[in-house]
Amino acid sequence: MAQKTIISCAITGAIHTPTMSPYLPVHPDTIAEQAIEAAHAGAAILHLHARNPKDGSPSVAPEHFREILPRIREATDAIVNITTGGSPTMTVAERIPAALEFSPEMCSMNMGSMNFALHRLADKYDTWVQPWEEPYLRSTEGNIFRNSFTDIRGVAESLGGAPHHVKFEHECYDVGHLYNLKYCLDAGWFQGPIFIQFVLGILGGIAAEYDNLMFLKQTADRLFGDGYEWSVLGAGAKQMPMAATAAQMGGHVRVGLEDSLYIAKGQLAKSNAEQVEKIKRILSEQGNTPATPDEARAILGLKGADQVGF
Ligand code: KMH
Ligand code: ZN
Repeated sequence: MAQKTIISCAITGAIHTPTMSPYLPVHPDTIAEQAIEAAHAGAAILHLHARNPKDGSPSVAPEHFREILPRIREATDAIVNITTGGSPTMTVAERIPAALEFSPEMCSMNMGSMNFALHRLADKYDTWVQPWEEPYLRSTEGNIFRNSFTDIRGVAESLGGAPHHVKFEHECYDVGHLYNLKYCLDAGWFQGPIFIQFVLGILGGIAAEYDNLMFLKQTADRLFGDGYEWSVLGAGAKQMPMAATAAQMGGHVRVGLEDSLYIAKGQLAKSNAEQVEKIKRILSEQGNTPATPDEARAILGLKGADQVGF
């Protein structure tokens, strides 16, 4: 039987800001509502960041996650994946307290230090809803998103083993990050099967081009053989085409307003669920079947929804 396709939905992230779309959820109420809708639409994994309810700025504060997580748990059986990436301007120490407190089934794990530049987005807008948005975006021109081997080992040690047994979404933004992951795996920092998220389209990482996706996949095949599951996140305009291609190649897919605010060229998505519905239609036409949360748990070897701390 062909493998099912796991749909992840990344609900809000830390790239987009309130000015860019009125539909981007930046309050705990709307983050929870949109996450629940996305799960009901077919997302098996919800990749979650929090926001400060006062001004919609990126937050990793446990108090802000606390307003979101129980609502999702009550209304869905989706797998919750808490970011350890936070925002590109935060240190690793700042980024992991919520994951430690809530012990989710999954967390993201960024597999290398890099430029993670969002400043080009600031050039598109003249007026801003919130005063923090423009300085935040412009500051990323000179910022390094730090994920050293020491940082990666620290997150692996504190979340990967007992008592948390978190499975990581290994975010690989370039081919070198796959070699970083191979080093970490050989060092025994992670348990298989590993789950790789190929991230294409961030300025500072590899561009969202099909040749690059093939190169990433071929390299991962050489390094990890059949010991890995993989998914694709195309940031920006290539979100849906990259996801469709990944599914055709036997991979999993990630959509959501964290990665693209659009549903079609020039047309803002009105919700995360709208993007989940669209990728579901594409998968159906292609002959791919979305995985349920429990099927995704089995594919990825997760600890189970009864083992989380929220
Ligand atoms: N925003 C994505 C490009 C994380 O949360 O750890 C990367 C991301 C990082 O999802
Ligand atoms: Zn994220």
